[in-house]
Amino acid sequence: MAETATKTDFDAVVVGAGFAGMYMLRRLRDELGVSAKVFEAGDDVGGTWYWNRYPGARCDSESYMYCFSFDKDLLQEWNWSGKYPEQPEILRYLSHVADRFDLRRDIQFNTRVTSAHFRESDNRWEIETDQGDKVTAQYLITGIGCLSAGQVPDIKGLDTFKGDWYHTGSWPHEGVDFTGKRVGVIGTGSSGVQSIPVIAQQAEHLTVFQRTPQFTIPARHGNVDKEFLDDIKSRYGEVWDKARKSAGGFPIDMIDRSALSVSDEERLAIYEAAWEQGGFHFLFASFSDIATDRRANDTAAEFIRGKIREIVKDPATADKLVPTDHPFSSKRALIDTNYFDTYNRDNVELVDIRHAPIQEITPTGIRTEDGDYDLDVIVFATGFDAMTGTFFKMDIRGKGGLPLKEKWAEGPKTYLGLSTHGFPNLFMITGPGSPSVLSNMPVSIEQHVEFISDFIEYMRAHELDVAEADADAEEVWVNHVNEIANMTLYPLANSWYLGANIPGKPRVFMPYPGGVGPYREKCDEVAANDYEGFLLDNEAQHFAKVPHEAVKMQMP
Ligand code: N01
Repeated sequence: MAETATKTDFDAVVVGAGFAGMYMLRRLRDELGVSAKVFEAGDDVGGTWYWNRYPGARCDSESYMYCFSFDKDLLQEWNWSGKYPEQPEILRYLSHVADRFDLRRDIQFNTRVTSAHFRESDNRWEIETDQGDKVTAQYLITGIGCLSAGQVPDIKGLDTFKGDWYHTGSWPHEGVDFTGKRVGVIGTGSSGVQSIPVIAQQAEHLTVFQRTPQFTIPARHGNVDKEFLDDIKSRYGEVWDKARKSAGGFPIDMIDRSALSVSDEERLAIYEAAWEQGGFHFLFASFSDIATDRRANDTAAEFIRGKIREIVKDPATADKLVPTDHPFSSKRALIDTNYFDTYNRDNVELVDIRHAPIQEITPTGIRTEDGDYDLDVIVFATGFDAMTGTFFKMDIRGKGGLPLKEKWAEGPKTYLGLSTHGFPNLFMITGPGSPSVLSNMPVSIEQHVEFISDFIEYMRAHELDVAEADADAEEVWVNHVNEIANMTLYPLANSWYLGANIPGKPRVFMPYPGGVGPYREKCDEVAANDYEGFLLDNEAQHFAKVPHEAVKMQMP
């Protein structure tokens, strides 16, 4: 039985046992020596990779960088089999990490945190779960992921459908056999683009319902090259260092070259080479202004459009697949294996629901404005209520009983994506306002976990009970995030980065687009300046009485 099963008061409670929660537990318990408990909704570790078991699920980050770097022996000993890590292998890896560091004994599985209220009388969080647990903690740390609240669109008639339906983000553990089935997939984001080619191979017939055509780059997936991996392992320290200082958390050499500075022939040759290499290299290692200059972006977009027309044999289908309404990479850049080729199969049909929207789901399938499509199975690859959805599933209340949902009613407001004013001692691993989803997640997760654990260590050393984001510092940060976002092409797409996929969600750019390197520098500077921008104290009511400048001046 877990050692913490009967204990109810902890130094820290962590929500979630994916990459973030697991490393947080390791740091808190084994390095800081504080008491910590993790609550996890699934019945094992894994987070995103526990839930997203759809066919073809794998990560777009190359495997040698999609792992923890905190333990050198672990890095050297683990061997990935594929260029990109597939979902079952990532889950095996995380299970191995849990065994290796004996993490499970402090994780309570099958348990969802339902509420967390800050108790001002003694600066503790009161936390409740759907299993009836009532515990308290000085620190509440969320490792809930950015894409964990699945969104099934509210389409009339779903409850009348006689077949089976699934969302990619909560896939049955036993898998789904599509043999002999007529399958409909709604959605062509990362999950759709990965699952469609695999489902097409098994299903009798596949109908893809596409609202927005997407740019996608070939992954060039394959077995991991042993020589390549041996070389990486021989200089892993330097490789991680480069990733930590980079824009996206990858050790890719950024090219300082405008797409508009070279001749048409040279540009084409560079795109061809990057297309052959595949993956994020196309975006990061071809030209430096694709994400920021519309004319540069157009050259990349036009190149990909040409590839789609080359690959897809039926011109009418190719026309439907060619994206025209947003710049390349203003929605999450997609990486695929045989996605466009799949539309050359006889058993695959593409339905454009931008022009003929879905009207309803009937007992036998999907009805669009153009007609009826008979289906045995519907797969919703329709994404997530990203970045804030999972926070709002919990009733989180800060000082004065203020619900987080209310504070963030017009969009999330944080200081560094780590903390939000009015919610003392609440730390968010990869929260909104941090690079998170715009980066290779383990790099960002490790940086946040280390920042938080160093901060807790500092507080303990200085006998400080409470840390809270300063309202002014938060405002400055939120404005900074928006300012940078407005220098990019991101605002030109209706993406989940902006909450555009959820009806009624405020349109606010949520992640920090300034790059993991500059972001890390900012966090390091904050820490070096005695956690500048945070109010620190050992009296709960003190903040209300003393202006923040005065509080800051008291800091050692
Ligand atoms: O979700 P999405 P996802 N009617 O939101 C469509 C990460 N991830 O699960 O574009 C009809 O991207 C929607 O259409 P539109 C990654 O960060 C990573 O695929 O909004 N269609 C879109 O086509 C990724 O970005 C990996 O017009 C509707 C699709 O559904 C994020 O998770 C793998 C609709 C949703 O695309 C989310 O990806 C998987 C409606 N009502 C996921 N609502 C890897 O690393 C939505 N759509 C590989």
